[in-house]
Amino acid sequence: YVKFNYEDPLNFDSLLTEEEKAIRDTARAFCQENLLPRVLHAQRTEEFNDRMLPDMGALGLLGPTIEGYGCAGVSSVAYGLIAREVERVDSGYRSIYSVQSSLVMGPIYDYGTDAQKEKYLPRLAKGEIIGCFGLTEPNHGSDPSGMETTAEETDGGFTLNGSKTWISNAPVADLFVIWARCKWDGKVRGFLVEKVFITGTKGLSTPAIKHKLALRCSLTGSIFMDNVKIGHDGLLPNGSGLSAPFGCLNNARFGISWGAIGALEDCITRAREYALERQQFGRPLASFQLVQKKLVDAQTEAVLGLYASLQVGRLKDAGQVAPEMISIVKRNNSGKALEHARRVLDILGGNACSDEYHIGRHVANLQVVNTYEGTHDIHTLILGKAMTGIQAFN
Ligand code: TGC
Ligand code: FAD
Repeated sequence: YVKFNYEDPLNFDSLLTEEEKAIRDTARAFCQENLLPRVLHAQRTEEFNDRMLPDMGALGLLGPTIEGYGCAGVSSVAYGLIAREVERVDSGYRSIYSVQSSLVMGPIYDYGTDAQKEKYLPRLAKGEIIGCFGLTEPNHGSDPSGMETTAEETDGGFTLNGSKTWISNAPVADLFVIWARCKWDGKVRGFLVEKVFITGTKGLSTPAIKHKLALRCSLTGSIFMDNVKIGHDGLLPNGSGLSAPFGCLNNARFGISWGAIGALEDCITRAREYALERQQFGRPLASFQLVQKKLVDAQTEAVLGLYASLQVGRLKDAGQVAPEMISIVKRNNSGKALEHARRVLDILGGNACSDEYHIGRHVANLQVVNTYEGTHDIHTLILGKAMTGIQAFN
C-alpha cells in the first residue's frame, strides 16, 4: 500500500501531464501571491483588480486553449486547472477570468472573421483590453429564446437596441459581445461593440450594479443600448441561432465545474486547520466525530467532482463531448460545492460571521456560481430532457 494523502486522496496528479502540472503550479503561485493578499480589500470595497488580467496575460493564462494569436494552445484540462486555482481565492476573480477567456475570446475565435481575430485576440490574451458577454436581459434569464435586444441593418453597418443585465465585467469592459435578435431573419447573432472611453460610445451605457451580497471582487453591470451604431465588421458572421451563445457557454460552464471545486477545497483546508486549532470541551474540534464527518463528506465530493471534470475535459479535447456531460459537471460541482462549503462553515462557529475566515465569502459566492450559466434546476431539466426525451421547460 501507499501512504494516503488526504490532500490528493485519489492521486489525481497522476492523471495530469507534466505540462498541465506546470500550468497548475504557475496559476497557483500567481493566485496565492497576487490575488489572495488583495481579496479582503476587494470584498469590502468592490474595487476592481485592474492588474489581474494583464498579469495573467503575461503568464500566458488567458484564453489558454486557443491556438495562435498569442494564446498558449493547451488542453481543456489545463484551462480547468487554472479556473480551479483562481476560484480557490475567489469566484469573482474566476468570473473575470472565465468571461475574458471563454465568453469573449471564445466566440471571436469560433465565430469571428480572420480580421476580427487578428484585431482583438492578441490584445485580449495580453489583458490589454477587457471583454464582457451580454446574453441575459431583464426579462429573459433562464430563457434567452425570448430575447428582446435587436439588431437592424442600417447604412454602413448595424444598429443595436435593448438592454442586458447582470453582466460580469460590463462596467469596465472595452469590448462587448452582445447577443441580439436580427430583424432581417429573426435569428440571434453575436455583435462586437467597442467602448470608446474618452468620448463614450453613443447610445451605450454600462452602469455597475452596486452593493452585491456576493461576487464582490468582480464588477457586474447592466448594458443599455439606445441606437448604438457599429460597422459591418462588428458582426460575428460564423454563428447564428441560440446554439452560438450556448456553444460559448459550454466552455465557460466546463471551467466553472473546476472552479467551484477550487472554492470548496479552500473551504475544506481552512475548516480543517481551524478544527485542529480550536479547542472546546478540552479537545480540538477536529476530534469530534460530527466535525470529522463534515470534512470527510466535503473532501469526498470535491475529489469525485474533480474526476468527473477531468473526464469531461479529456473527452472535450478528443472531440467526444456532449453538452449534457458539461451540464452534469456544472450542476453537480457547483451544487455540491455550495452544499458542503455551507456545511463546513458551521465548524467556524461564531467566526463564520467574520470575513477574515474566508469560508463565508465562498459560500455567498457559490450561491451565484450555482445560479449563473444555467441554474442548478435548469441543468436538471436539460438532463431530464436528455433522459426522458420530454422537454419540461414550459
Ligand atoms: P433549445 O431549443 O433547447 O436549443 C436552441 C438551440 O441551441 C442548441 N443548444 C446548444 N448548442 C450547443 N450547446 C448547448 N449547450 C446547447 N443547448 C442548446 C439546440 O441544439 C438548438 O439548436 P438549433 O440549431 O436546433 O436551433 O433551447 P431552449 O430555448 O428550449 O432553451 C433551453 C435551455 C433552458 C436549456 C437554455 O435556454 C439554457 O441553457 N438556459 C440557461 C441560460 C444561461 O445559461 N444563461 C447564461 C448567461 S451567461 C452567464 O451567466 C455568464 S456568468 C459568467 C461568469 O461571470 O463567470
Ligand atoms: P430566472 O430565469 O428568473 O430564474 C429564477 C428561478 O426560477 C431560478 O431558480 C430558476 O432555476 C427557476 N426557473 C426558471 N425557469 C424554470 C423552469 N422552466 N422550470 C423550473 N424552474 C425554473 N449573464 C450574462 O449574460 N452574462 C454575464 O456575464 C453574467 N454574469 C452574471 C454575474 C452575476 C453576479 C449574476 C448574479 C448573474 C450573471 N448573469 C450573467 C446572469 C445569469 O446567467 C442569470 O442570472 C441566470 O441565467 C438566471 O437567470 P435569472 O436571474 O433571470 O433567473
